[in-house]
Amino acid sequence: MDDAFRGPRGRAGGRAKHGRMSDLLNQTESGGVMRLAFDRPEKLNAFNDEMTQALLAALEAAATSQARVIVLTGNGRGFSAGQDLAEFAAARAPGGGTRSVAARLRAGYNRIVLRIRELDRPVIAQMNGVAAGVGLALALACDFRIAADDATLTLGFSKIGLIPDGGASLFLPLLAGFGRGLELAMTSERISAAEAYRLGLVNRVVAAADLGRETDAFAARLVAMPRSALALTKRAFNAAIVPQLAAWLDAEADLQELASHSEEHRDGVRAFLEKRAG
Ligand code: T3D
Repeated sequence: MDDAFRGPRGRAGGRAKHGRMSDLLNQTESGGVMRLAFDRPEKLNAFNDEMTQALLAALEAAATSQARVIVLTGNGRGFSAGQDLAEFAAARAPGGGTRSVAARLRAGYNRIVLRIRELDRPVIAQMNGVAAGVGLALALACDFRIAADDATLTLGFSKIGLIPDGGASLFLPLLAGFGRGLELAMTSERISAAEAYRLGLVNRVVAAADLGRETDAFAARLVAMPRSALALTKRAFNAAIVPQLAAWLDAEADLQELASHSEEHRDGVRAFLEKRAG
């Protein structure tokens, strides 16, 4: 068994705590539940480097915190629209000084996905709005997904000449099945929360107005369960279903590197930024 799947044991926290590790990630904790809220609402919580590193740091800190359940959500009308394409394009422009796409993935999203799976406590994606690109990938890597009835989901990668990354090429077919997963990956169709539920991509759909309450109630049920049983159950599911996750994320990053060299990719990003995307 991978050592990374063995985490420290803690007790549920009682008093509410609030923190801002970054202006782009709000952290609160109460009743044994840590809530991490992406906070770039004007960009639908697209991930720039600061938000990516803030999330990684928060998840790393969560491993030794008293929180027994972690909730990821977004402020505003988006869960997350994935990689910030403006920052991405700027970093890769001549003089932008960026590393390769594969190196970026290994330093950021892949570590986040591994951290979500390695945490010895449940991680819930509270999907308050649109989830796209790696924003959706991170939700799929969580243990549970609870979606507002007005949330929508789209892979989006194929529109900009990329492949699903952040583990989506693994978790998408795992949850939705090979055929439907591949269809969503290739077409980038934007689906409703109800359709996502039908496909098994989300655990439950609730009225948007009740999303926070419903997530809190579900999280409280988990907090009340024996901690070690949940930790070992998660470890068992990881070992049974995604035992080669780290190796697969690495391979996925190499495929994304290949995709990122195409003219179609450059055109796709340009079209989005110039608001010509369909
Ligand atoms: O090395 C690496 O990091 C590679 C990794 C890549 C991982 C990825 O995630 S690639 C995929 C990136 N994401 C996308 O391609 C999705 C792009 N966004 C969209 O397709 C649409 O915005 C949505 C379907 C998510 C939502 O559409 P809609 O009509 O509800 O909202 P909107 O008007 O398009 O967006 C609202 C604002 O957010 C808008 O800004 P503005 O014009 O009001 O100033 C829009 O530009 C901005 N926004 C949305 N998504 C992104 C974004 N800005 C930067 N990057 C985004 N991904």
